[in-house]
Amino acid sequence: MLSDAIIRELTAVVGPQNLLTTPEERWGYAYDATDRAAMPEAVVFPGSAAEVAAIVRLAHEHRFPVTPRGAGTGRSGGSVPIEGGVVIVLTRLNRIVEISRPDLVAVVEPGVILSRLKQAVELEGLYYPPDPASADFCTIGGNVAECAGGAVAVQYGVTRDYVLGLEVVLPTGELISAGTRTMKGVVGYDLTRLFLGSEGTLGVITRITLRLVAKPAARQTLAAGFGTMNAAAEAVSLILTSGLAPTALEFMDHVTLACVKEMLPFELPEGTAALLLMAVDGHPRDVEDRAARMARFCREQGAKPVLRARTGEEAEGLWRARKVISPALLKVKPHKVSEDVAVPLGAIPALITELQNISGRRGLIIPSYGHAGDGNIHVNVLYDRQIPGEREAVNPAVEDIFTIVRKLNGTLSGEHGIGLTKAPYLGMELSEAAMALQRRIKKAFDPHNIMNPGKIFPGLAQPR
Ligand code: LAC
Ligand code: ZN
Repeated sequence: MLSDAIIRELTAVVGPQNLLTTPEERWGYAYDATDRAAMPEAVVFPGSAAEVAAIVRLAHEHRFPVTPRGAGTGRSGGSVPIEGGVVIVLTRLNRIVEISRPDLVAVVEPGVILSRLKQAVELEGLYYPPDPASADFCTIGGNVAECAGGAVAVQYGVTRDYVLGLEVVLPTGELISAGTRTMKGVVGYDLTRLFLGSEGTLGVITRITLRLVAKPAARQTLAAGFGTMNAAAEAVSLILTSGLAPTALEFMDHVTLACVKEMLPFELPEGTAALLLMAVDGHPRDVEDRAARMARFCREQGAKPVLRARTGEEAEGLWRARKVISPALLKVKPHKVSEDVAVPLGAIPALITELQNISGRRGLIIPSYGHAGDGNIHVNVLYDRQIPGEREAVNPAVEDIFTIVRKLNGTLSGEHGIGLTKAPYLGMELSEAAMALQRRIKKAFDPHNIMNPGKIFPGLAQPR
């Protein structure tokens, strides 16, 4: 329990207008985009890195938990304050400090909404590629903390590949800088990378230096329908080895398609079992040539229809439909568990086949869609608590999925992180020695376990 004295000290740091204590107010910061929730005892909105450091110093001194949070769009419970304490909301740290065209660098505070950053960068004729489905609401700080991915990772990579340097408040309250503003840098251990995907367990990010690239001159978007899931899955592998160099290569199965079909700018014929959604970036002539060859290639693989977006609006419409899939799946069943497993590229057809087997065996609808071009598939286990047996079948189905993924040399999480939801399964991927080393790293940063406790490692978090 936070004492009145601590609340007074917190108030002195951020001011009474930037502190929430009533249950009604705190509830808004209890959950993220998963089905997990836990009430914080107080919520603070610091206005500077110095205020963040002062809050964390109090936590260090009085040993209360702090959980950093951006927009709460996370998909693994990373910002859910499972041990109570104080939620530090970083949305007031929302300045784009600098966009340097000559250096191809942006310096930003963690609370900047990703799409705002992307637009500001594009006004300078530059491009910040990572584009998770939540780009319009998520914050860049959360993207760094969870190492967000998204569709264009096939060509451009993920958040990790764009973070040059960070300013971080450590769990002791000290403020450090890690990394560089240069493209290269090998001065000591790569602490910047250690923070990438550390889910707020090693410190609070207060400033981010990002690498930018030149804005691609053109992009084309196309979609190809397939009669079977396996034909689509096989085509993914063939496209990736064809030299056509897709920027994005997304997959949607028939359940997914049914949920977003009104949003598509064209009608799909009955019997379309899967859709591939593709983008190519580059010089207009090159893009035209590659898109035409990609369309021909899909037709040769039996795709029908193969449609190229003729206008920017059509392309937009396709990507909008893609980005709403996750919530749209709740049309089928009221609850779902969303996974973000990734497998080596050659294993995608085997994964798709195995998922169909698990669905049959467990009697659950398990749609899959996602970033097939980098092997990162969103597997969704749908259920209805009112239907006897469904809820009970979910955890065994999730275990089946992880078992198959590990057998295929894949990973439990491609882009959403471990957080609370996957913590009980960490041992399926990390050996005992590797997990012990990770726990020692956590301890070296956070000796009193105050920084987002209960995350990543098995322990507190329970399977649902
Ligand atoms: C997506 C989110 C769930 O790709 O990662 O839709
Ligand atoms: Zn995704």
